[in-house]
Amino acid sequence: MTELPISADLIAERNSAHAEALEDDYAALGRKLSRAGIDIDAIKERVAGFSVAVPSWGAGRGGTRFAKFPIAGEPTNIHEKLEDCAVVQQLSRVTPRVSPHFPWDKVSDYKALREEAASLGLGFDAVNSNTFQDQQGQAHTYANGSLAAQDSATRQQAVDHNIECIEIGVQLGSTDLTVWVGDGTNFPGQQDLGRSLDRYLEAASKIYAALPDDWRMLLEHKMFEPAFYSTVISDWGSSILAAQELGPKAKCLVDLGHHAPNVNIEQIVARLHRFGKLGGFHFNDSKYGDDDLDSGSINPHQLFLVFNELVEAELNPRDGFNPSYMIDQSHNVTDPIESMLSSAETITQCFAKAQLVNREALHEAQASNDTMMAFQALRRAYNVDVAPILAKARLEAGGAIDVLEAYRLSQYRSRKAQERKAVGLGAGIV
Ligand SMILES: [Mn+2]
Repeated sequence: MTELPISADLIAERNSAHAEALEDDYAALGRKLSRAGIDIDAIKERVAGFSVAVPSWGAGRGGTRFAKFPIAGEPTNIHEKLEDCAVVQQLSRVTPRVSPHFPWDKVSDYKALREEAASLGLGFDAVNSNTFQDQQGQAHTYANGSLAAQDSATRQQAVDHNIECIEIGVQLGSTDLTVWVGDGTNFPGQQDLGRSLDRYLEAASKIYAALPDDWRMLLEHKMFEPAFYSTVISDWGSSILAAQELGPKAKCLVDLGHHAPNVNIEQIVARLHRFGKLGGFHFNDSKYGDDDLDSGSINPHQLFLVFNELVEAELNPRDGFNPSYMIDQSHNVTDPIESMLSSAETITQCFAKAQLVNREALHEAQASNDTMMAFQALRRAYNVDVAPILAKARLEAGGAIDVLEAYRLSQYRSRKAQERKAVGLGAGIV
């Protein structure tokens, strides 16, 4: 193992400064939970077993459709991105996997890349294909679609790219391919709504056929953007229909921002699980549309309700229960490492709170139509400040009690600003 990016001495020194207060808070919360019949150590063990992947592209400043404002010390290649993701994992101990994106993260030697990641304490999560933008030297443009394009050679090019992603993923130790296409239309009449889905399904089935036995194909739906009139896989309905048509290895991926406003996402989660098609999540938050804001920054209660459904799903597995969790957000105005640290903590908090729900009381209240007590079963869990449980789990796993404090004191970003070449201006990513 190479040396991790943040000084172990710094982490140890700050942890010892916070240790007494943490013990105090943990003991007090333990007594409170004990009165409700909950063993805090058991919850802490659940938290210790939880993890969420970070996207390689999340290490850079994203941007909006209008602009991207780089910061000094931002990563410009997969090696630097891995190093930044290693910082998030070293401090948080909850993000041990990175989700790569191709062709953005292409290298000549994937065996070496896997070893490089492992030396930083990281593995690889789902591989993401990209047929929503053209690359240098590409034979056919995706301007009019990729998997659903009218032109068969364009569709085949998109299929070939996805199969290449699978082949790369096998070398990296991944077992999921996430497919999101921007295919759709901006004008009524631009394409036939039925036949464009036919073309998508035909092309997607060729990718599906190339999946190794232990792989899954995660279909990510998105309501709009870049297409603003219709999108081929626009919602969870289109997604589950496509996944059902493709076969058992095809599952649906729920990006929290990819819905119409005010949609009941936790109900979608329950529906997808009911039919064995819940594949995973891209965590972010939104206020108006697909804003890609930091997870839980706008509506942490919704995130909690999603995890509440996941606990129910785990207790009632249908065709297994193995959703993949990933952060997928665009960091426009923050240091991406700080946003990922903060988001990983928020996501884990919602996971922990969902573990605290008194299921027996909830189910009893539901059975007797006691609406208020059913609601209170959720509300009581949501109201608990679980921060000491997360901090204790982090501490025991070698992370930092106060992740943002340790990160800032390390001056990691300013050190990288000296070492790394400056990032160019440019358009944002979606
Ligand atoms: Mn996403």
